[in-house]
Amino acid sequence: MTDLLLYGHADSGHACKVALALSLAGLPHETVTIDIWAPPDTRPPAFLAANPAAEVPVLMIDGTPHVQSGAILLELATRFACLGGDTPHGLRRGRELLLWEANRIGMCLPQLKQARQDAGRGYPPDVIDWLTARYRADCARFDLLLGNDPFFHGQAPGIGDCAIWGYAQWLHEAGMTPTPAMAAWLDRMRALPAMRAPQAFFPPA
Ligand SMILES: N[C@@H](CCC(=O)N[C@@H](CS)C(=O)NCC(=O)O)C(=O)O
Repeated sequence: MTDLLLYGHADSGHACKVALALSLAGLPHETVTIDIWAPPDTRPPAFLAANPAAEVPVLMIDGTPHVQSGAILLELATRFACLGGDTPHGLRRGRELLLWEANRIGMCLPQLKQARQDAGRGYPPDVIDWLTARYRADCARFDLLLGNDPFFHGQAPGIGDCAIWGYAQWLHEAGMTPTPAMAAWLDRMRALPAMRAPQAFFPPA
């Protein structure tokens, strides 16, 4: 059996993407919470050895470190033929969704969430306006990509849903309003038996 160990933190949407994928795919694994708010050089040596960049998520697969959430999701989908990785169409769909998320909605929601948490410090109003305008454009694309299916991969969630969930789960915390289609998808995602709160995926160390 493959040995899986996930390093992450409850505040990391990137780590939540991978934790959700492992949970949805029913892949047994261990989890280690890394304090991403502590200075990087205070993090556990085994973690720093696995990823000298000191970022989460890191997924150890049989002792080999895998970094970058999107790359990890693709590794899981192909290696275990799950979450879209079981068909060429599902894999192509997953790749397209992952790249859209990383370039678009995953490049405004984390910053908008952080800006609110920091009460706007370090974020000039023009920057917030720009990120908000990007989010509005992303809403339209979200609805287009989802179409009339319950999930981005059709009748069941796949790696694309995991990626988009990473930060869309915190729309409210980012001060953004979902479209009706987004709100319905968020409800469906929250209702998945494999879904967990971030703190349940990554309990405090
Ligand atoms: N592009 C990376 C982003 C990873 C990332 O930004 N991780 C953040 C948490 S969301 C982190 O570990 N920050 C702590 C640090 O850099 O010290 C991915 O998709 O995995």
